[in-house]
Amino acid sequence: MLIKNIHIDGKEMANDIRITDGKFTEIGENLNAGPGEELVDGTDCMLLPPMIESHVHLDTCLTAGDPAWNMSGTLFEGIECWAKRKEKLSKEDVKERARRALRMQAANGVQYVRTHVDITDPTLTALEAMTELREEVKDFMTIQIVAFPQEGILSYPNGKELLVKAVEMGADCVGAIPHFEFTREYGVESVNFALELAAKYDRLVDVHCDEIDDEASRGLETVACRALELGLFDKVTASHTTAMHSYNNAYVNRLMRLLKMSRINFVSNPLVNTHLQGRCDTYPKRRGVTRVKELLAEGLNVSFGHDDVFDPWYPLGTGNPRDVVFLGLHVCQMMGYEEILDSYKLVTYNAARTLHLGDSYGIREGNDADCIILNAKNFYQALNEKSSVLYSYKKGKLLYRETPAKGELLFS
Ligand code: 17E
Ligand code: FE2
Repeated sequence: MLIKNIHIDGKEMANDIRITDGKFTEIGENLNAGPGEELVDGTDCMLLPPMIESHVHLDTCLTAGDPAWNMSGTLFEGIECWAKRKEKLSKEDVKERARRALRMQAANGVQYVRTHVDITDPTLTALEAMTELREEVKDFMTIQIVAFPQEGILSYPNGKELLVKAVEMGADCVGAIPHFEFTREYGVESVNFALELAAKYDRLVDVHCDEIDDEASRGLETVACRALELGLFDKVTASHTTAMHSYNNAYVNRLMRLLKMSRINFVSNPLVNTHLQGRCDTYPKRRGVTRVKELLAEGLNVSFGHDDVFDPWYPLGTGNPRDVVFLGLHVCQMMGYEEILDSYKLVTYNAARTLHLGDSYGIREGNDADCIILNAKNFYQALNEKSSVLYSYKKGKLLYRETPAKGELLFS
């Protein structure tokens, strides 16, 4: 197959790219189609590697309002609502909802998903369902599972044992939630436990870290310190880190040195945290999104996640990473023209680093032909015109296609 005249990674100059036997085999100018070779016209379109959803909760998705709506809009009421819904989980319930959400994501060009799965459940129903689903969907979606202790590791009965069991059942990453533990001391101990477990079992780490507007919430320094001392480095990710929005600048200045030494990744979830945070404020109300611009400027790796699709924490969502970037750029004030052009990296290349996909991810000769074609020649246009994914290919096989809608003004 030959894709003609397409803007690879949104580059100004268009190129041709050939796919043979499921791999990218040639990138160049004026490539000629061989006899019978399928041709795709990429004029005014961009070619990107697949979208990556680096932070979502698939076990909770599509449950908003069941059995109760989150009326305060806080993280903590969300956790209460979910605790009630959790009582009636079955494997089929989890799989059926997660399948629907995965199909929504696939229709938005997503081919990789890191999902947090609540393991504070003595039956580990959701985790078992998700490990089975990971296998079931692998031809169209690569799933990474985080064993996520929603109600705490030390503050939930047998939390440590459940976390170990979840890792032994095949979770890819170990989670923690230090700001939800009963005490600061438990928070520190829970992070130590999670990172030591990951080191022992050779797993990645993704901590729900300081998702609170409390400027004294300092889980991040412990996560970064242990990542450094245990030699885990970029195997570790700190998600949310919304308290960093409220830290004083002198403290951030000191913290930044450790963050850089630790080389940990960050995931920010601007759709969900602009809505969940600032709920105890009157006016002015804090945005509650971590310091994305400043972290990127210091060379740290940051990606954006959707976090939720229609669940106790977020009543909206189509699973489209483009929507997350759209809002994130506003909230983080990353509206310079170059920043907008480059912002696709927040849901592609940067997320690939967090998921440890290595060099096999990306548009390069010799790589598997995993890619999407967006109906825009660069990401500025894609964001501004809400352009859709026209094609999504995995190993050269077409997974999704869309015909663009066409509107007409009927007056002169
Ligand atoms: N659980 C949590 O602790 N934080 C969140 N943002 C979500 C679930 C969605
Ligand atoms: Fe989350």
